[in-house]
Amino acid sequence: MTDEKMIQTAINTIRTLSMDAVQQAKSGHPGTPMALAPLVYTIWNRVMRFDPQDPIWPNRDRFVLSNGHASMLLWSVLHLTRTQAVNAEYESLGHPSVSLEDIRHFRQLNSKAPGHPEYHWVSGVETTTGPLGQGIATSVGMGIAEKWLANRYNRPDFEIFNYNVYAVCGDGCLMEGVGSEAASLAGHLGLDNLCWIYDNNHITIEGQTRITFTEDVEARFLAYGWNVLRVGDANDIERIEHALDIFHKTKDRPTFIVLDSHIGYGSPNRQDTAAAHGEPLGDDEIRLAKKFYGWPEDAKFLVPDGVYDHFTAGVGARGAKARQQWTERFAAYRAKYSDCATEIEQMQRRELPTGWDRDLPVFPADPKGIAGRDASGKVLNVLAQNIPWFLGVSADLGPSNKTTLTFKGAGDLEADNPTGKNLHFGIREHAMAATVNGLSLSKLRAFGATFFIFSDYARPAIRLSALMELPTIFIFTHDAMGDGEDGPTHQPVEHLASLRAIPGLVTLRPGDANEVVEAYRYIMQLRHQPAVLVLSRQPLPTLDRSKYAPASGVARGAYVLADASRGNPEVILIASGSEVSLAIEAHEKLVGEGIRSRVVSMPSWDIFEHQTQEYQDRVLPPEVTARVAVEQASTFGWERYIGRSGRMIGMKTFGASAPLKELQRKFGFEPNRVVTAAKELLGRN
Ligand SMILES: Cc1ncc(C[n+]2csc(CCOP(=O)(O)OP(=O)(O)O)c2C)c(N)n1
Ligand SMILES: [Mg+2]
Repeated sequence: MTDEKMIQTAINTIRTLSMDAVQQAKSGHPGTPMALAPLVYTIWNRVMRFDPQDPIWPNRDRFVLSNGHASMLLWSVLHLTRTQAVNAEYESLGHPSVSLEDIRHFRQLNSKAPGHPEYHWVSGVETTTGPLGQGIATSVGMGIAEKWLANRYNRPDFEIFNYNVYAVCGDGCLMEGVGSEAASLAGHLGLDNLCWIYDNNHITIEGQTRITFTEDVEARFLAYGWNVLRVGDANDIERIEHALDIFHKTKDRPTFIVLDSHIGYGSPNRQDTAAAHGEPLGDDEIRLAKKFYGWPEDAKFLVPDGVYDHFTAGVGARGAKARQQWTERFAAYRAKYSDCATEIEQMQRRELPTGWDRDLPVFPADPKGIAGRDASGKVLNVLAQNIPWFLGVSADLGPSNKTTLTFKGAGDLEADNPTGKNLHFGIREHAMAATVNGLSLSKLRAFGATFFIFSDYARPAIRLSALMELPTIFIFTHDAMGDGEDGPTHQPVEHLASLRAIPGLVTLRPGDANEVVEAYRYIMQLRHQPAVLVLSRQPLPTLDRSKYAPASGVARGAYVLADASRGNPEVILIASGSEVSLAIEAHEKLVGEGIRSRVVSMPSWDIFEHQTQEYQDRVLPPEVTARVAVEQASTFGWERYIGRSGRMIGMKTFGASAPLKELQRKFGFEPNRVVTAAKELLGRN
């Protein structure tokens, strides 16, 4: 077979595997893989430095399929390159990441070829995609991470990090706001390691894009400061390669390649129609398309002789060589710069450096206290000095979130200072969260911050961090009615409940400064779970820990903070965040009246639910049914802890614009309300 013929065969293998898999599954998206097979072939087999034998090699080029519905592109190429599977402990499992059997079982339970690319489920997937726009936004984080890593670790004689990030996207990704936010920032930062390829096929689900999307996309990207290129024929792999070559040579700007394509290319009755997007072609149409490709019409899931070897000779050989050279370089680097090498290795395994928690503050008892956000700011500044690769972002609220790293040398991350530890995001919460995921995927330890109310603007990416099992950290301040005068637009109500509902996400709302410290201590040790830290704007009393239980109880999600003498309570007060000190006040009053009360500080439902039943029952003895929970948030879900007979002092409406004290009175967040509720439950009024 000539080279030319082999290339076409390899491309058509991607196409036909995609068509067959969708047909077999009776669901999926055949048209885009048929159109983009030449692009994916070119990026992978001609350009990318990726070693299928070691899909987590730190300096590999990254490939993001932001139009995740075209997942068969990825399953085909991971299969044909014989990319190896790796587990969560970063060990190679000795079998392929995606087998032909998996492809035959596309979209079926347990298949390694699920409906959309899933990061922690299939090795070789760099980020989970499917919600349109997320992939490209996340790729910006990957680009920032590469810059940061290169600038911190490269030495004149050692290029340890010099990888590129390729992201493929469709009309949907570019319509979504998150894509625009991220593109704007990438242009501002001049990320010349980032290349987006836009599948300009004029088709989305409802038909031609002209019904909704008539803007000049190229002009938009030019305005963002990107280098914009166009390849007029998605089948012209020489032109595609040429455009990618220009990307490699372009400095100080990201590259945007507009690729004109035909969805369902080769299908005589489906090409260029919306039907090609999300419906199986049907057996007859598949035959016609296969005929068009010069493929055996009745063959299914066919990988012709020579195709695997063709990928081995292309990406396989190039990746193996690049990785081997890198490994040798890294060994020499280790000999010369052992501290840096150790950092890189620890980071790759998501370990923490020794001494990561030294000098964490201990806050003395203080009735006036300190705001959660201020305590957090102090902790962050210690952690970021102890952990070199710990860094963060706020979406233009750094001074309010108190997330700015102020120690000497922290610096601002800008195009001309890529090792700064303070990233600035502007007012782009959604892209910030996706980008922080991209930093996490690149093994940096990263946080993003905004007001709790605007977690709504970041939520899709928070959800993905949980789905991907990434240790991303979200810091949300102004957690309730603390910024009273700003009014109900700024007062979160349903946010805690909605974040608690995300599987795998650890939500923590600490009750005083020492609980903030312990919350960070817990969060920093997570390797495969994201965390949300919900912090107060206003000062909270720092509890006297010689009188009450130590704040280390935070690590168990909920703990007995204050107890009835002899430990047999008749009523339990449960609280989080700013309501913990309120519960303590109520407790003291109840005790003064001879009522055996217990206070449970409950910063995290998620953590508590992972404790043994025995511990949970010790904290909340089932026989004590008189329970009052108090939290400045939606009451939704609290029944699980207060039971049918308990009382909840929470929010059932939106808040209001007024000074905090008045709001506390209006909405019942006062010790006497708690006392009254407790006494009513006990029939002691
Ligand atoms: C955030 C989000 N909204 C909606 C969808 C549902 N959806 C999946 S693909 C698609 C159309 C995408 O069009 P385009 O990106 O042009 O992809 P093409 O059909 O050209 O491959 C839609 C609306 C989604 N996956 N994500
Ligand atoms: Mg489209």
